[in-house]
Amino acid sequence: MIRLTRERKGPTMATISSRPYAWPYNGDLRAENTALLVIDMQTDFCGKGGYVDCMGYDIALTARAIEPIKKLLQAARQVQGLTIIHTREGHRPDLSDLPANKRWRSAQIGAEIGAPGPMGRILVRGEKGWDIIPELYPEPGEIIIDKPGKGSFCATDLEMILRQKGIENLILTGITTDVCVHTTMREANDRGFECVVLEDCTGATDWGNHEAALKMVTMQGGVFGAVSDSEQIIRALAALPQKP
Ligand code: C5J
Repeated sequence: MIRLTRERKGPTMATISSRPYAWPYNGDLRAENTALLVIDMQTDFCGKGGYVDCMGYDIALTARAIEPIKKLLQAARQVQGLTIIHTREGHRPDLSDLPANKRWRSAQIGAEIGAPGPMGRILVRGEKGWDIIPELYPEPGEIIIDKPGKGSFCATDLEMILRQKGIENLILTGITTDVCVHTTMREANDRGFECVVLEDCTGATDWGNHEAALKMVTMQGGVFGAVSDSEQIIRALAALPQKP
């Protein structure tokens, strides 16, 4: 449910139905101060022959986010002035930005980062498995952040871009809920951004971890922000000025 109320002297207040509080906290939901973040929707994390598949996890758990994000992107692309940002986790072909312990751990589970896999070298920039899946591929004008780690703020220019654009609200989607989405949400929250994560637009390599990650957000009055779903955000986006 979207709540729109006009305060006596203040601006129009807009919040969505979310838990544990109606997001955003101050009701200041506008296209100009809001960005949609689509995190790591790469073949390596949700496609056949990618990193997650090679590790032996069930890719249906991460691929579940594809259709809801597709619908959400359709709605977001109609909104005048809304910022859309995609991220990709991956490493330089010479692996100079790959920490030795990250490489070692991936080798332990049989999917060594940098080694050849069915979709090219695992998690290496420029390889087939590393890129964003065709269904969700960024359109011209949308921002792509390439990151070597889990968090989208670490070793990237994401914060610089958000500050330049005057972004205050972040809508988080993508995979995986408990790793890259959670790390990004924590980083953003500590930087003062007002975050909401959409439960149907996320997925993890383990269902219990997905649920636990979402529950963590809602503790302490919303310790990292709020949890909602794509239906709520799509309704709120439809109430914002649309492109001609
Ligand atoms: C992981 C991610 N799980 N995108 N990356 O290694 O969550």
